Amino acid sequence: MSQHQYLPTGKLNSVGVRQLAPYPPSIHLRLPCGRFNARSLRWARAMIFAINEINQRIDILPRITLGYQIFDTCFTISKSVEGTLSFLTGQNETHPNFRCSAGAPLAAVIGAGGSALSIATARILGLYYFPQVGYASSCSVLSDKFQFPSFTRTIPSDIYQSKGIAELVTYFGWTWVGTIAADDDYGKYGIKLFKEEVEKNGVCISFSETLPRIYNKEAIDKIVGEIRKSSANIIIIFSSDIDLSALMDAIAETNITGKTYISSEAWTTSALIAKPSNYKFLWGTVGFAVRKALIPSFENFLHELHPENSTDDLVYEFWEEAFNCTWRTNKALCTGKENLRSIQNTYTDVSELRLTYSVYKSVYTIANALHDLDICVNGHGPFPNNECADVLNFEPWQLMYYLKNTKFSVFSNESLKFDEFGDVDGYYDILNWQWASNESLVFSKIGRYTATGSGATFELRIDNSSIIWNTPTGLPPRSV
Ligand code: TCR
Repeated sequence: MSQHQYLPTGKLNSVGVRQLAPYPPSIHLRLPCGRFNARSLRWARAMIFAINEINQRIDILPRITLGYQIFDTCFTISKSVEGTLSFLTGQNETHPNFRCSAGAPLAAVIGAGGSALSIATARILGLYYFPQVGYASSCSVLSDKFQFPSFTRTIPSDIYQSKGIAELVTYFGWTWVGTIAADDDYGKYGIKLFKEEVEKNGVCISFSETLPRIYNKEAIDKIVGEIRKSSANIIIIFSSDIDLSALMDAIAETNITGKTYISSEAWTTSALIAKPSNYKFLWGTVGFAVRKALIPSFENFLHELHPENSTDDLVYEFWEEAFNCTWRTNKALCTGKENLRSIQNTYTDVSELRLTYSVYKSVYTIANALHDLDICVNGHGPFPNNECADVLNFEPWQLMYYLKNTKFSVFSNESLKFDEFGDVDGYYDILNWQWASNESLVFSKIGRYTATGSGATFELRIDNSSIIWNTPTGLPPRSV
């Protein structure tokens, strides 16, 4: 999401939990966040949705109400660390939480988003053995429990994804490929592991490029040139959608076609990349995606978002983006009568709830661990003298014990448990970008990759006949 630096002139404050100030009274240097990200807002809403759901359930933590604080990391390391410290110290409390009123302890941190951010925050939280559950941070290094003792996650480690993509390349007999990585832990480790795997199978790397972290036309042009020059027709890209969009916009302006892109999970179903101006060269893309779910009632909950019943100025910013109006001047003024159901946007799109589902699972992971802690029977507990912990006053390591051992199922079809590294098994749908019409593209499932034990056992299944390749013959591209 992004940072908001203005006071919306609105009426939301009549029942507001807090008073909005014209400029946040803060000694911190507040940098603007960059572009508003509707997908992350959906993730944040999934977190709130799951917490509300658990608070209403009588079978999980019946006597406890969970509270929360959500921090905007702006996809930057410094903001992530700042948020972690404010949370731990309890300073700068600006969001609803019940800590003071209920006297309850802080339980856990969910997130951050990208691996680089989680790595930074996990180093701080690890000092206190403070539970942290990642929903998007997939970098393999986070499995290292010496470095990140209190980190667990509901997204599979990229060790599986890198090996899976390597298997896919081998499966189609491609021996000459190009790679592009984001300039962060996700991109660099993802590609490194991929290369180590394919090189064992005799695959050669035609070029290996790194995306610039901050927009830089020359660097982008150089990568475009590399793609054009290379005879490799298969290009593997490990990057978040945010870091990749500048390159894709640049390629859209060229006439480079005939390349097949293999996408990592972070951009496989991203609306930032899968947009009409990119279809002509990106259709045929094959990519990995994490498990998908339908979350009952979530769509309605998304639609309930409205400036009038929110105390968060971020919602005003979202409204401006969504309806192309403003609360600040007299031009195209937002009225509050705009209807979210009348538009289609990334925030309200529930067709591909994958990371959103991962967020949902991370909330459930913590709730289930807390529940297990709560139902412990004194004299039969896991701690010295068979004692239990007190759900209203426990130590981080006590919740960690339960977090590591928790096992539960979600929507009856997926059961979740964590291995000694805090990881879940590898499960990916393999999707193919297929034209539905000039205006739209579908992500069609063409296979599946499942793996356990760091990839020691795996299964790749592909339904060849369901793939639509972007080659003149319709046959799989050749890259030798
Ligand atoms: N793991 C990435 C971050 C990331 C992401 C995404 C960011 C993933 N999926 C989707 C934006 C949108 C997967 C990481 O850094 O670990």
